[in-house]
Amino acid sequence: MTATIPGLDSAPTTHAKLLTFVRESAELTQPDRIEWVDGSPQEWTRITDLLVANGTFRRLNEQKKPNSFWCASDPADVARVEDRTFICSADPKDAGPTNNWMDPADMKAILTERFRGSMTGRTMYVLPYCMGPLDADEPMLGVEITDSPYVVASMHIMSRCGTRALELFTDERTFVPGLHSVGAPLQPGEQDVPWPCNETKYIVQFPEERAIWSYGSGYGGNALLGKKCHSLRIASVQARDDGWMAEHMLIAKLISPENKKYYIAAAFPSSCGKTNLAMLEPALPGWRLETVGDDIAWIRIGPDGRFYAVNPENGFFGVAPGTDYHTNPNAMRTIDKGNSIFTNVALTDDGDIWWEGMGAEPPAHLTSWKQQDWTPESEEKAAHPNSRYCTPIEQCPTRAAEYDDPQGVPLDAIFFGGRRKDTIPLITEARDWQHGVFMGATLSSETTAAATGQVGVVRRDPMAMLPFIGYNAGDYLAHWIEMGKGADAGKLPKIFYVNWFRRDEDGKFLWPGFGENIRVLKWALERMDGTAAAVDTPIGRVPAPGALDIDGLDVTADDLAKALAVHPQEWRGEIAQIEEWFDKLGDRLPSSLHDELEALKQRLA
Ligand code: GTP
Ligand code: SPV
Ligand code: MN
Repeated sequence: MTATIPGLDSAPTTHAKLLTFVRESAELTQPDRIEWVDGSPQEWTRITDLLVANGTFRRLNEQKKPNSFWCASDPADVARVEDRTFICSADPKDAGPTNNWMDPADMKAILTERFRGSMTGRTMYVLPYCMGPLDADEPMLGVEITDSPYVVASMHIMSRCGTRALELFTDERTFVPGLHSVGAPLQPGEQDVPWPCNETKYIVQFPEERAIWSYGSGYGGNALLGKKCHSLRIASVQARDDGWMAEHMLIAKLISPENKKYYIAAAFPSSCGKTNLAMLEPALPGWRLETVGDDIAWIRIGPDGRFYAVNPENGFFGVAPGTDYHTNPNAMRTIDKGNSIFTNVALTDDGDIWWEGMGAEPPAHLTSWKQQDWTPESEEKAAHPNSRYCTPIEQCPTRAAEYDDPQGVPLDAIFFGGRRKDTIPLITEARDWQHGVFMGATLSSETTAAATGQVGVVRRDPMAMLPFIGYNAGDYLAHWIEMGKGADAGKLPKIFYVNWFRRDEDGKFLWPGFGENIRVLKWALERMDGTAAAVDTPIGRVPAPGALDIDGLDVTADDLAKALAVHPQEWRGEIAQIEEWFDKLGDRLPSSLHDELEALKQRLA
């Protein structure tokens, strides 16, 4: 029966495991045909034409955004679904207290019934990809099988996919198999919808098997399996086993006016400023920044004992609202070159895109992300708060040459940060690695629209990895401590904790953020060079009065003091939350982090 599926027997590979994966997936999902993704420009044109014909894409004005597309998702499929995301380890303890868990066999049984016939009436695309540079010693390979042409087009941008990846599939090499279906089979004669998906969603990782099954959603981190599912959840498990780290971090290179180079990585939760910092245009004269990555860092200890970071991705899947020529000019320059996909933003009458925060005045008329007429009087937002641009890193004017270097870049500093309207100072310096790991382990942030659920709720988000740790969160923190011991102690990255989002009594941001954040980074780098002054506080070191370069900045001394303040009474409230979080981790919490908490309590007492 399956031999009749066109494409099944014309594979461009003899890789036995891959052929078995494709055959078994086809037998289960029963697509009408199979296509092997080659990643070519011709294929991009064919797939995007198909998406236009299907009504999924609208082609944007060639003058404004060449070779670019507007796309509105189903209003019920706009973000990651953390409550539907599972780590199915054999032992529930290995998924830990922070992940949803189900027995792998039970989950497979459920998903097998979900996937049975789920691609009927559709094309099954076989998309081989490589996360990170193609010329790595051990290229990190995956195969996404999907029935979504939107996923194929997006993976063209976000990963190195198709023939150039498939060429690396030798018999000795393994790959991460990912099976994805939107879960919307088409019966003969049934009319398709622009954004097929299923009310029931499952985003499932099998850590021991290193496999991914994703069902029911076509959106971003749920469906582009190379991204969060592979490069963070599965990779974090590989990294634990093999002595490296898979982290939710941007990577950037900073060049001082004296031409000194620094490499930094920063972990902020979803929608908390990674992409903006990764492309920052320094407001201080003489400083330059180059972009290595904006969302994920794979970190390995090099032969010299330093931490080296690689960006596994090939594009940016960035938060649209708030992005404009004042806040993030380099993102604007990147998307203005075209070759991009815009999902759930608003459409202008002349075929361009718009979102809240772009320009001073909204256009007089728009088509909203819900495909309704929109005017400035409308009560609803024109763009969804989690609307996204998907654009190639190659087009980024600040892209660092090192982004494609398989060795990665040696990290001088790691920044943790979150979105907190109170308590957390603009910047705090950790005393040492263990104290820095404690800062990351206790990182907190207000929830955002990047995941479904309530927005603005403070939660602990260890190293900004809460939704992405593929194993026990206590073990993950222990791995951080161990990595510090595995590196050259004198060359460990210095750790800082930042908060761009502290507010005054009226709810106004105390710090201007964006390009001005260079001032905060500058202080951190000067601390490493031993040239900036700091004061000790119970939680760590903060800039001494006058140490932060605010030359030419329009910020009052009062606001700056408030942004930097450490209030013991706020911290006593924080301690209660940290204790609750550590209790949840139970006996898997490394004792050194427990010691850090006790020491902090002493200092605050
Ligand atoms: P994900 O892609 O979801 O992981 O998010 P991200 O961490 O890359 O966040 P991003 O840089 O896209 O920023 C998210 C939102 O925060 C956007 O609306 C930005 O405009 C806003 N933002 C980023 N940096 C700053 C800042 O320094 N200050 C303020 N006030 N807002 C910021
Ligand atoms: C995030 O939520 O951290 C994102 C968007 O970068 S998604 O690809 O949907 O995960
Ligand atoms: Mn981002």
